[in-house]
Amino acid sequence: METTFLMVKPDGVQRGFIGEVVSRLEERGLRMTAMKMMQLDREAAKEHYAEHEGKDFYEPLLKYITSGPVVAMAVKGNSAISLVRDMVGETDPKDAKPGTIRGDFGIDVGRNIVHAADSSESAERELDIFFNGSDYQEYKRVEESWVYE
Ligand code: IDP
Ligand code: MG
Repeated sequence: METTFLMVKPDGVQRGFIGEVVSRLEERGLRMTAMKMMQLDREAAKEHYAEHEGKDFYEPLLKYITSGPVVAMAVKGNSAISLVRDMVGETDPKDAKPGTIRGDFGIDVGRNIVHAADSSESAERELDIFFNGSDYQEYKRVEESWVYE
């Protein structure tokens, strides 16, 4: 099983999509193992988006991601990293397919509702920014033997 990092961004929180995002993950059979609402300060935002430093959208991105509360989650399941990325959709909601979170709810690349880790290295790095060991809950959903063969 893999654990990935997903975050409902400030626009997702303001537009009332926390429940929708959690529902989609739960309905897919994934399991949240940690969850936290917080507002990122500039330092935390810079750490999270370090790979984008220097790009033309970097400053607007920092402003966006620190503009209000976010909901951070650890999400566990078989192939969770690629599965959740696929559920989130393309970075620019204009290119994201219907059925994906961004493709169903977004229009503008600067307001794309959710973040999801793009690799196991990113997932590990990002989870460590947001969560400590004691933030995680180890349990199994009762239906898991009906989700997995
Ligand atoms: P991702 O979120 O799909 O992994 P990245 O390329 O890692 O996409 O970019 C991180 C975030 O930066 C995006 O989710 C989006 O919020 C923002 N972003 C990316 N490219 C642009 C752009 O061209 N204009 C404005 N914002 C952008
Ligand atoms: Mg990314």
